[in-house]
Amino acid sequence: MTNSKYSTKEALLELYNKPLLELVFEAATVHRQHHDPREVQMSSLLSIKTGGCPEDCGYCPQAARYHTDVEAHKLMTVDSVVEQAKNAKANGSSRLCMGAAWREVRDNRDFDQVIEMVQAVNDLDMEVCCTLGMMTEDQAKRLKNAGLFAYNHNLDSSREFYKDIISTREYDQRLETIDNARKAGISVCSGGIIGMGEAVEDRIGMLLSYMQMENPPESIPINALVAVEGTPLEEQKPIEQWEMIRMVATTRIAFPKSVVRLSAGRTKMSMEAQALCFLAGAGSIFAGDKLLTTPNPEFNEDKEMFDILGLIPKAPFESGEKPQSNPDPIIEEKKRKAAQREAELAAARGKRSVNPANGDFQPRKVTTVNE
Ligand code: SAM
Ligand code: DTB
Ligand code: SF4
Repeated sequence: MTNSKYSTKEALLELYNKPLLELVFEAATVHRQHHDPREVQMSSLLSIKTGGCPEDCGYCPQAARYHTDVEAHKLMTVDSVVEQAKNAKANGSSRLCMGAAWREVRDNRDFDQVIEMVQAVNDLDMEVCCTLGMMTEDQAKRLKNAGLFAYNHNLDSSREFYKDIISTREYDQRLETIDNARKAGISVCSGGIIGMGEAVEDRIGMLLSYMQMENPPESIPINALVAVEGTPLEEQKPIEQWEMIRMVATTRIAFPKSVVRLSAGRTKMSMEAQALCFLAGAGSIFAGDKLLTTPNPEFNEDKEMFDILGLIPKAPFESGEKPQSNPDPIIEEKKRKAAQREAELAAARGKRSVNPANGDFQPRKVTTVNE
């Protein structure tokens, strides 16, 4: 659902630039019409495959071409993902978002392993989200079949500013991946970053791109740039907290039913500024002491903030049924073939082996000349 009062660039700009408290009041009013203002979704991030990414996203510490402190790690095991998911759940998170530093999903063993992770986390009664880069419709369907609830793929900024930040893939390719998730019946999580040096018009331009979709994203993460040493954006000054509040409020009003997530950048925000974001309609945060590779407030700090502000963590599947987790045909076929190979090997071993106890050893009769 979009707010038809604000479907043009001019109207959205005027909204964004309104006197701050007027803007927050309007956003809070819209928020209360469509959401329970006390509930805040806690979503935990987990970097299941870190660093070494071939892309050139100017903000990203995981791009192989920049010299950052991020150490590359291969894909996590399913067991360690489950352990982390249980910890996130025990601390109040209802969603786990698994991120991989990939340009795109490939149909290989790693993807099979991600499918198993989705099945395992779905089994824990958590909303499972993935952010794996570009994906095809078939790959989206496979994830959906395994029990994926949401897919995160950000437009990041306006079409115009995007070109200044990323050259290795196009805005339209991002739109296509979002569309593939939609076609597979997966909830869409898509938003952007402010504080990369863009103009306010670019922030509005991004919101307009979402306005033009037949169905806007169910979740819209608003990130403040985490300027990481070694990336091209390392020198960017932190944005004013007021800008974050304005962006959250404008997004809230423009997309009344979507969940607006106050995302990266909270370590630099005061509790008061975060409170204004919740008042202005933020209905979700990333929870846990790490985003993907950079720090985030600890669970305890957020618990204290929730207590002070009277917020409560949202339960899973309030905004959509739990997806069924079905066996994956490719993995099942792999298992079937492995079992068949094992049986053939056992049979071959059986033919060769001799076991007198089973009576399958018949000593050769030896006849002597004297008999
Ligand atoms: N590789 C996949 C992709 O790009 O779609 C998934 C992971 S990627 C890290 C997910 C998102 O994290 C990016 O689209 C961007 O919006 C956000 N992000 C990455 N680095 C960031 C930073 N330094 N500050 C704020 N947000 C960041
Ligand atoms: C989103 O919009 N923000 C998250 C999540 N989606 C994947 C990622 C933030 C990453 C911040 C930098 C880092 O920790 O590497
Ligand atoms: Fe790679 Fe994603 Fe980082 Fe871009 S944002 S460099 S695609 S991990």
